[in-house]
Amino acid sequence: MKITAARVVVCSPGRNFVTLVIETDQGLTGIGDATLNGRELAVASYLTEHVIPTLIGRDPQQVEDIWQYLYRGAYWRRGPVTMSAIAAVDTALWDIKGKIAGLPLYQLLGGKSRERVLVYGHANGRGLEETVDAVGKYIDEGYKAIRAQSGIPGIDKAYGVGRGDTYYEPADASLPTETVWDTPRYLAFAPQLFAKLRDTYGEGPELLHDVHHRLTPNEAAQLGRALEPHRLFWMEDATPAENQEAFRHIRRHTTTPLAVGEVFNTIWDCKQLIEEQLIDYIRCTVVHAGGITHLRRIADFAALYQIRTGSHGATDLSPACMGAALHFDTWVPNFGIQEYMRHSEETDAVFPHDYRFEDGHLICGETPGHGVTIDEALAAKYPYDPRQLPVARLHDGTMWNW
Ligand code: EZ4
Ligand code: CO
Repeated sequence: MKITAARVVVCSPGRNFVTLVIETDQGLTGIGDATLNGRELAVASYLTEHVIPTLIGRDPQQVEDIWQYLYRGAYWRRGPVTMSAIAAVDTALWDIKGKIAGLPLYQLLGGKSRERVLVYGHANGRGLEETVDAVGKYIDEGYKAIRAQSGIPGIDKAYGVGRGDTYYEPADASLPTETVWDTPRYLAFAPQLFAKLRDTYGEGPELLHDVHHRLTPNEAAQLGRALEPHRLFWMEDATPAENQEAFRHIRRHTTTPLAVGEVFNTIWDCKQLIEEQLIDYIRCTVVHAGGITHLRRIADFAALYQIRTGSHGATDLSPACMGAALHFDTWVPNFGIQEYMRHSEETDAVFPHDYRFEDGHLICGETPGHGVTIDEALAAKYPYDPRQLPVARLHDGTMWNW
């Protein structure tokens, strides 16, 4: 079997997506997500200019060898652009392998470890009351786990607060929106929100929170302690993780579970976090961490230390990523939870898929491969729409972590 053609489809059915389509001489086609929010065309160009020419004529069944070829063979290893491009190829090849075998992807990985995948939804509001109400709506829709983000008095445009009530899309302008960050106000407010949520909804729902890299290690330790009485499922991205040692301090001072990894692209980004057991959940994804082939290595390594998966699943990860992720989640023994932000109707129409939501869980389908396709004719009706992620500054203008 041979790869005969591959192409990149960039479209914007409500938001931008980059999709790699690989064709074979047997008429089988596979797709993989290559979306890197705010940097879409860098990955598209990496694939079109540097990767696709090397794929033509290769046997698509050699998923591992092609992964190694693209990783080792690039010489310039790692980085989000490279690893998202490799992920797209890898996902498309696993999709093709499933179609050759006539099996859903989870079967190729080792079969089902569970019947359904626990997901968490995103509740947000402009202030405390609105956020508490938003969490209630998710509970009514059947969600067992909910991430709560709220506008904070005195902070304009806090992270995670959307405009509508179903989607949160941070990449909101062609040039980055400037937001202002105020740590003391946030630290005073966040525990009040979770106290109110437990007061209102009791111990039942799992509650999650994303700090989005805004705190120093010591501030994160303080917040983790303050949140302990409210029993969070996790506190996410409490501090930037380029320096993995930073998590030692947080870990030493709080038992609030820690989740990190949505911006990581290889196992090297989390090696120390995992082997020193500095986190509880690893959030790497299929699309940004080198595809199924590499994510499986990260998950197996994490399993040695009783660390579970909690893959990123915001709307900037396309349904092709979500489909692959759900097969991965259905198999992976050390599964924790899967993030799930619903896509717009336009996005769902461009990417027909067979996974479904039921009672707070997602269930992957039985279609051979990962079960997600792309309607290229429909995609062509939604041209690329340049958008970037916001930036954050302190009140005095100092650049901060968004
Ligand atoms: O801000 O995916 O946990 N979810 C997140 C996301 C990220 C976006 C960035 O593209 O932090 O909402
Ligand atoms: Co996050």
